[in-house]
Amino acid sequence: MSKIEEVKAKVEAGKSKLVPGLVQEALDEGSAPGEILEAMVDSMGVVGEKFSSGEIFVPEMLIAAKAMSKGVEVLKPLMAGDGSNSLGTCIIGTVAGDLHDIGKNLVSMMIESAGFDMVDLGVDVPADTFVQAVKDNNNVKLVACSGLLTTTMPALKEAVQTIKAAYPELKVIVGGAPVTPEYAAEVGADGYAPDAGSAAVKAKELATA
Ligand code: B1M
Repeated sequence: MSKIEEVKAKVEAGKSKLVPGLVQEALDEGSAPGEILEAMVDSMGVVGEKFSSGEIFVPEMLIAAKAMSKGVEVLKPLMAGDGSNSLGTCIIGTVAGDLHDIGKNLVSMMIESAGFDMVDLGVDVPADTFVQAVKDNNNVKLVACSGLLTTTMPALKEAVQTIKAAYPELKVIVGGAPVTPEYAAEVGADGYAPDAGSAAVKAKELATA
């Protein structure tokens, strides 16, 4: 089994103590950070399928998520930006009622690497908290809202509309597995991205338009 396959298997099995070391070994063997990240994202897909089919339950999903987060910590210094060339501040969070943060963290990491200063509000963020964060921080150019559950799509809509009502000129980008470009447009977001890499490209495009 290659090191990357081992990383994938251990993330699926939720072995958070083993994953960081294996990620480092995969890097030492010459694997690219993006390739290792992709393998871990695939693992979460498998975990999701096993959850859907009733093979595993919430606790197993949670420990797999923790294992992936530990692996991402090793990759982060290799993928994040150095803080130079700031394009402004980006406020990011997962919307109210939603506790998923791996995708949001990856999006944050990639937008940071595109040249933004990030303010991460975490998960389960009410619409008003996004607005307050815009008030509390300097040079905010973008707000990024993540949502992973179909049940929290109304919270995503509320977040976008509350931010836009308070700051009509401020750019808002949305994304997450159930979000579509059509939904993003319907709720009044300025941008949508299907994954972390394209979120960074879109963020830069919106902030420099
Ligand atoms: Co949950 N969960 N979960 N879960 N979970 C999903 C999302 C699910 C698809 C699993 C399934 O049924 N197959 C399903 C949602 C179904 C739906 O609504 N359509 C689901 C469910 C049902 C639930 C609960 C309701 C389960 C329950 O309690 N019965 C519950 C809800 C809790 C809550 O939030 N209130 C729940 C709980 C959890 C855990 C807490 C156990 C854990 C999360 C831990 C954590 O995040 N720290 C968890 C996990 C791990 C998952 C899966 C397995 C993995 C999610 C993940 O991290 N994926 C997930 C199944 C799956 O995704 N296939 C599942 C990897 C990550 C890199 O991808 O987050 O999609 P993703 O992010 C991508 C893109 O979406 C995009 O870029 C990212 C990177 O490329 N993106 C953006 C994300 N945000 C973006 C923002 C942008 C742009 C792009 O711009 C701002």
